[in-house]
Amino acid sequence: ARSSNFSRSGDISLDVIHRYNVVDRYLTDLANRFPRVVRVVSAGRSVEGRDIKYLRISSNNFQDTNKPVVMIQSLLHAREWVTLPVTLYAIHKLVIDVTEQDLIRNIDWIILPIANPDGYEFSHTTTRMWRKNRRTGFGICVGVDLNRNHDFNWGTASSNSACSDTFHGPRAFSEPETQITRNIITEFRSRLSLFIDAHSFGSLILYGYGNRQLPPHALILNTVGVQMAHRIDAVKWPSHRNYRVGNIAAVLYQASGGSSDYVQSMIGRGLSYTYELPAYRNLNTINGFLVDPAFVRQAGFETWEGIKVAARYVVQN
Ligand code: ING
Ligand code: ZN
Repeated sequence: ARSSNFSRSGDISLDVIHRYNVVDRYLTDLANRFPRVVRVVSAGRSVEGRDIKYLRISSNNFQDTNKPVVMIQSLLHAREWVTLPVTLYAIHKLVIDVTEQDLIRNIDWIILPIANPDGYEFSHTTTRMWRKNRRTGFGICVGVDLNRNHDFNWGTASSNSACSDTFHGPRAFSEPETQITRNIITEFRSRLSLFIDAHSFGSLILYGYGNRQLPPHALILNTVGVQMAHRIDAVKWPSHRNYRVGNIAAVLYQASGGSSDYVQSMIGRGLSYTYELPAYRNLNTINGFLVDPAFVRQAGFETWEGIKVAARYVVQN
C-alpha cells in the first residue's frame, strides 16, 4: 500500500524492506523532485528485462572533475535483503534530510540500490534464500552468481556448475547485471575513490583480493576499514558483535570474480570494499539472512556512519 511505503511528502519509509517496483518508482520521483541534485540513470536491463536504475547525486551535475566519486551498491545477491536500507538511507541523508553539507559539497555520489532485481523479486515471490540472478539456458539449473562474474581472476575460485550457488557463468561479464557495473566503472574510474558493495551477513569489512593477494595499498585499506568498523561499533546495537576487518580470503574464503575485486583492480589507490552487514535476525531465528523489521532502520543508520568515515577520508587524501 502506498501509505506504508511512502510518507505524505513522498519520502520512502526507511524501516521497511521495499520491493523492486516501489524502489524503482521512488528513484524516478526523487529525480523529479530534486532535479538540481539528483539524476536517475537507466543503466540497462536485467535478464528478465527489469530496468536497473542508479542515482547520480551531485551539487553540480558531476561537472567538477576534481571531486571524488563514491559509489555504493546493494542487492547484488538476492537474499541479502538488509543491504537495501543501506543505499536508501544514504540517499535519504544526501538528498532529503541533509544534516552534513560537506558530503554533497565535496563528493559526487553514485548509488545503485537493486543490482540484481530479478533475483531479488524471486526471493520475495518464490525462494527466500535465492542468491544468484535468473539466467536460464544451462539445463535444469538457473542463475549466475553475479559476485563471481566480474573480470578479475575470473573462474579461479568459483564454480563452473550452473547448479552451484557460486556459478561464475559462461564467461566474465556474461550477465547484463555485471555489465552495468563495468560500464559505470569505465565511465568514472579516474575519479572513483571509494566503492562499497553491501552484502550480508557476518559483520565484516573486506578488501581485496579474493585470492589472498594484497593490493599495494592494503595497509591503507585496512586502516580506513578499521576506522569505519570502530565508528559502526560505537553506534551499533549492544548485543551485536563488533565488526572485523581484513582481506577477503584471509577473513572469509577464497573467491574470484567479485565486484569489489574488479573495481579495486580498476581504480588503483582508490578504496574498494565489500561490507558483510550483521545478521539482523530476531532471537527466534537462526538464519542470518532473515531480517527482524525492528533493525531495518538501524542497519541503514549504522552502516551510513561507517561509510561517511571512508568518504571523508577520500576527500582529505
Ligand atoms: N559474501 C561474499 C560472496 O560473494 C565475497 C564474499 C566478497 C566474495 C568479495 C568475493 C569478493 O560470497 C556474501 N555473503 O555474499
Ligand atoms: Zn552476498
